[in-house]
Amino acid sequence: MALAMEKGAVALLVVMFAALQVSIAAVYKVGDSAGWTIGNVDYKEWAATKSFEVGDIILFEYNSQFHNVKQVTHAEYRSCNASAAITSHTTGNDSITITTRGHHFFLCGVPGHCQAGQKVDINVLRLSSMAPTPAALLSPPVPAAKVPAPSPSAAAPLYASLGFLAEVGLQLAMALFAASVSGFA
Ligand SMILES: *[C@@H]1O[C@H](CO)[C@@H](O)[C@H](O)[C@H]1NC(C)=O
Ligand SMILES: *[C@@H]1O[C@H](CO)[C@@H](O)[C@H](O)[C@H]1NC(C)=O
Ligand SMILES: [Cu+2]
Repeated sequence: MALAMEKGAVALLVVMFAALQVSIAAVYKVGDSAGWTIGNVDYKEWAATKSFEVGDIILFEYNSQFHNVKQVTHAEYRSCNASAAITSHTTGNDSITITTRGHHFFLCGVPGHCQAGQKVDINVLRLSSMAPTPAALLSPPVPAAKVPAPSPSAAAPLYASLGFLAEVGLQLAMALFAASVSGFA
């Protein structure tokens, strides 16, 4: 059982590692050519067509005399409340690098603007699609029927131990080396 779990963990790490390697940070200018403004951009629609990833740069371009950018909580985003913003940006050309998955809520703190639609939710999906990787070739899936039910008492300490992590790291390095030697990577 331990071997099967380790193989699974190695496969997962290889997938994650490969996904990190191939993903290239994108720069998204909010509102495209219209920029960050009121009146003529549906930012919900704009965001819906993007697949944001960790590392991407969100660029807010606007006239700093009329607008600003504030990152807020979900509740504040819904109620257009900018009074306790997490971060505040005012240059008119603000690049914000997304470093975590999940939702990132931004609005303009000028009274009335958020209510008029100047708000955007940058959502980095927690389960983003991943490209095929050598992992599929290295570790064919184990038929479900042959995998014994995990026993929490045995599995939890195993995963928690540093020894296990070190072993996974070593196996990951070996797997990547094997993949590159055989021309998959
Ligand atoms: C706006 O948020 C602040 C901080 O969370 C809160 O104290 C205040 O009551 C809120 N204002 C409104 C109008 O909801
Ligand atoms: C905003 O900054 C980016 C680099 O971060 C630059 O390429 C762009 O020209 C700037 N735009 C304006 C209007 O200053
Ligand atoms: Cu504004």
